[in-house]
Amino acid sequence: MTNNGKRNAIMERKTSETDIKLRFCVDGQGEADVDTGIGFFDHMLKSFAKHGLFDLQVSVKGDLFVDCHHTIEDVGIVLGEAIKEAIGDKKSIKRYGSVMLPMDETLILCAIDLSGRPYLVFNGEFQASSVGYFDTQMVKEFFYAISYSAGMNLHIKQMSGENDHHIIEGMFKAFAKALDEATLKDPRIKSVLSTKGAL
Ligand SMILES: [Mn+2]
Repeated sequence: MTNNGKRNAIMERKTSETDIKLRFCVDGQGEADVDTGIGFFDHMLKSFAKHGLFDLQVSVKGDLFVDCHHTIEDVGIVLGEAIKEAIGDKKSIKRYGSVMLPMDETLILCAIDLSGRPYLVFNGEFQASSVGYFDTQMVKEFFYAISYSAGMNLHIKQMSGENDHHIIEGMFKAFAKALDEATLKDPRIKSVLSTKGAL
């Protein structure tokens, strides 16, 4: 869906576990309005929008009385679907994006191929079981959900890092920067960047 020539998507998904409304614009300015009920997750999604120069609105009513699992995983599913819908036919986009992102003692590698084939390679180690009300086990689950619902080959590798807040935030920022690059349009690319002619 396009709005003033900008690539965006509006999604709604309701199950017995979560009720999610999400709006995503690839060609944004980093503006975010996020309320998932999990403070640290809101902080991460705002960082993702800011550093990817995406616009993102997320509103979630999740079963947080159970735990954070369904809320985080389902936002990953819906954000991945929104990314897929917003980039559409992938015409003229760079397809690949990568970054080595530092955050104090932490260094995160992220590389993306918007190939249409889902695959996640995730390498990260956390000291604590949670940051705020965000379980550190859910970081991999979130990116796994995105890679599958967006049809994206996604590598996230922790090169160094000790502080869990830094490591997770570094991952979200690195993902944002790599996705921004992969979704950028290059005027030299006349159709899609594949010898097969489709992505
Ligand atoms: Mn922070």
